Amino acid sequence: MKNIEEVIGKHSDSVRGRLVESVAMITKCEDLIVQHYNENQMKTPMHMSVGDESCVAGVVECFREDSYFFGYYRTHSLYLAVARDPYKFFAELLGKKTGSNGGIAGSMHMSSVADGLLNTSALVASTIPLSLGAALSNRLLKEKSYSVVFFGDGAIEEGVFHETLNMAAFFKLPILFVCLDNGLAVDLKGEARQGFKSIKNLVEGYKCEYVFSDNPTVNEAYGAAVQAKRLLSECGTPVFLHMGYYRYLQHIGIGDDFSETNASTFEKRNYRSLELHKKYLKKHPLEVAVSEMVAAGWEKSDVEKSIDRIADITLKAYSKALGDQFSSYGEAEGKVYFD
Ligand SMILES: Cc1ncc(C[n+]2csc(CCOP(=O)(O)OP(=O)(O)O)c2C)c(N)n1
Ligand SMILES: [Mg+2]
Repeated sequence: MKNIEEVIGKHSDSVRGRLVESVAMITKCEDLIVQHYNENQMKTPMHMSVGDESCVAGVVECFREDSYFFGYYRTHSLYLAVARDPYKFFAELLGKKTGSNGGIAGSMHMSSVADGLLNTSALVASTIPLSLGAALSNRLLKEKSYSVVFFGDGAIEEGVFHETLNMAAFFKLPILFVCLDNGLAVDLKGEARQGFKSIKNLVEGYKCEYVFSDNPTVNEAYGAAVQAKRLLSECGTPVFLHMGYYRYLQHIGIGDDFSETNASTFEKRNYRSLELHKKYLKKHPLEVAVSEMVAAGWEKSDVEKSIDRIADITLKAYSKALGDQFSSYGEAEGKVYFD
């Protein structure tokens, strides 16, 4: 198996550029949500992506052309990496007709079928079996080559994860299982929930290849995805891409665990350490992505200019969406509510 660095060495500059742009777009959109959520215009409960930007942007860049994507309720980074449309993103969060899903999906159910993001859902693990259906349909209809499903570490404790992995391994389906592992389900750590020894052992009990990438930079995440893609085509088995990352904010909402003003009433406090938090504050994915660009020979001022341009686009998208028409009950009828 090739070392991830060898793969990264082959990146074209345009891939590097797109990777940093994706991370910047996600970061700037999340920043705007943090700034404006308390104005109560966005009524949807927020499960923020702050921390997983690099993982998601790297995987999407590698699989974008030939895959169907599925996500879970932490949809922001996946939607923005796949659809790259901050206007439809904010319109959706604001409940507007012009949103990605007509304003009825909100933060937890965003999709963009035209771009290949078929479904996301608030129910833990519920889109994992859908990725199996898409993979079977890909095989029969020869539409896309891969089915890629993102989920949190908590989803592994759900029965449907094992059933899907079993069938995917048995039928040799090209599914990429992407586990975004922040070590937490709400405020419970893995050791307080899991009866198995390790995710790696568990996955390797199936006929499934395993790739691990811990807190990757966006280029490392891309490299891990390239490696996973090669295994998918060479081994003829599903692949499990296990990515560790640090969740900066609380499980839900825009607050972190440490500043009094940000405290949510939903989560208990003191379940993780301030020291660790401070460590990660020094290596936010966007700052790390910029440093990587500079190390690769790009002018820092050029990179910063392109990030400023993205900040401007996202702010204009938010302002425009604010002025749009609200969605209506009729929009939901036949889509969310059925007789
Ligand atoms: C089937 C189901 N069971 C329980 C819940 C309640 N719930 C919401 S989020 C969550 C934790 C999931 O953690 P993880 O999968 O690791 O994702 P993360 O939030 O860490 O990204 C739980 C148990 C749910 N939404 N769906
Ligand atoms: Mg988790």
